[in-house]
Amino acid sequence: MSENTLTGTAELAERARRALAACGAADYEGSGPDALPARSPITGRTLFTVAGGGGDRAREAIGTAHTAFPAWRDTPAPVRGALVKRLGELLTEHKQDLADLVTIEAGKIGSEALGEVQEMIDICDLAVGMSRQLEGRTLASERPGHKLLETWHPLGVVGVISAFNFPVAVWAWNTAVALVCGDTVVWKPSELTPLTALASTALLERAIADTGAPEGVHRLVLGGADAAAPLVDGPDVPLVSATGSERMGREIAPRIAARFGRAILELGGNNAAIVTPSADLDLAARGIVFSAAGTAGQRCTTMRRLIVHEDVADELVARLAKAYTGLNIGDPFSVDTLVGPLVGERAHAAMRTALERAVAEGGEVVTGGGRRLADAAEDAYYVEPAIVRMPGQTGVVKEETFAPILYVLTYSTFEEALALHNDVPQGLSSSVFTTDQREADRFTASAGSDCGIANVNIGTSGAEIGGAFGGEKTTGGGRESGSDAWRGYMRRATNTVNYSTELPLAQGVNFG
Ligand code: UN1
Repeated sequence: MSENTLTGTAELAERARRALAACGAADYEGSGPDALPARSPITGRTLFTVAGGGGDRAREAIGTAHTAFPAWRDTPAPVRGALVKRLGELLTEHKQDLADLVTIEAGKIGSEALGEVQEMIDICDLAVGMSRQLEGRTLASERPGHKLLETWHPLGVVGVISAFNFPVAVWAWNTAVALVCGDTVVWKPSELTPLTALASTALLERAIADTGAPEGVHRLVLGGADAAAPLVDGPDVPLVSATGSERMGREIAPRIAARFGRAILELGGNNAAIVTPSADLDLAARGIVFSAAGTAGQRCTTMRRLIVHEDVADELVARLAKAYTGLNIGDPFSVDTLVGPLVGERAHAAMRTALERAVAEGGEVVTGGGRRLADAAEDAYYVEPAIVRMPGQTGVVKEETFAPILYVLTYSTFEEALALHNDVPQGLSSSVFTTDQREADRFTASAGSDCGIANVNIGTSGAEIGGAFGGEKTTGGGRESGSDAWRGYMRRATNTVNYSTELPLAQGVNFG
């Protein structure tokens, strides 16, 4: 790619303003101590500054959402679904505008940015269906003339804290579901992505006006840790759904627990694929390249470890190295680009440090790791995705580095592969490439992968919204998105109803 093809900062600012205006966002620019720079990793430069918030704004937002809650709680769930349906329509109408903002702020290539917005539309569809299916059970009572029911009720204000890498899809997973569940929402997005947040919020505000929902069902708070603190510390926020680093999770989880709040945590991943000797190597290579190098290694589901049988390791690594050399790295607005920029300098420094540590721990860099386009934009960080062969699962391999580094380990028995696979602190996503059904079934059985997501013959990233999304161990244990993850956004009540004229006590107790 020629170094002149990066979209310029002025043009990025112009495109951002256009997309924001199309989505209905207005009066967002600001200055002063709380202002946030809206920056693009494409050039690494600030486009303009937007008005921020801080703790007071967040407390005010929680107050508004708390006040709006009773009316929303009492709105029938299918009527709540109508709001989410309208949001889905507006997202469809403004798919390209929002995708442009995702590219500008998160550096995602066009098709991944559109895919992220599609994920928002999909969760709206699912949530609309859910709004007529928030079902409880009827259970058998041990007493004659009695029935035992389970009912589900809205919780209150849900605090959503989201990360830069999926600046809007993760908000939508949480918000579409929380809204049909009868909760109100206060959103604190990453301070790196205020523009996508402003545009999505403007669309939701339009949907609220169009459907006559209470105005305060959603509030956006821009800012840093200050703005997040009132969500974390409550008290009027019964649930916090937070996506981000393990460090962030360790900081907020004890504070939420200390006030007996609930948390849905979606933290780091250190996702691996096992490739067995029977694998279709062509398919495996394609799956691995997308999961390891796609999104410049900045998905929580990015593949970071490859555990490959010693008989096929050389061949697979050679294929991967060849595929990596053909990856176009550069401006994510260019249709040929497959790998856009890292989000910023810190991500680049973390990648450099990890590669140095890997080499010190006996690793051999097979390909990649270099910086590109520094001459064209000194504040932007474009990198070549790296593949590093490691002598074993050393310290650096057990850590999540949010950059495109794929560590390759080899194994000789499937037991050994499984042991290596599970011997990391994180437990988000995983996959096995095999055509041996026994291996596939062992991988997805209880003694197999210990992750929340365990795939067969596809990579670790790119999950559909229909399933519950989340992981175990230091990933935090939360589940979002599809299946019955909605239950996490509601409270359960058990109701025993006596429709007889007697009063039998449970467990045969006699009292007088
Ligand atoms: C994330 O990186 O925080 O499975 C979410 C995937 C996407 C979601 C990733 N659907 O890769």
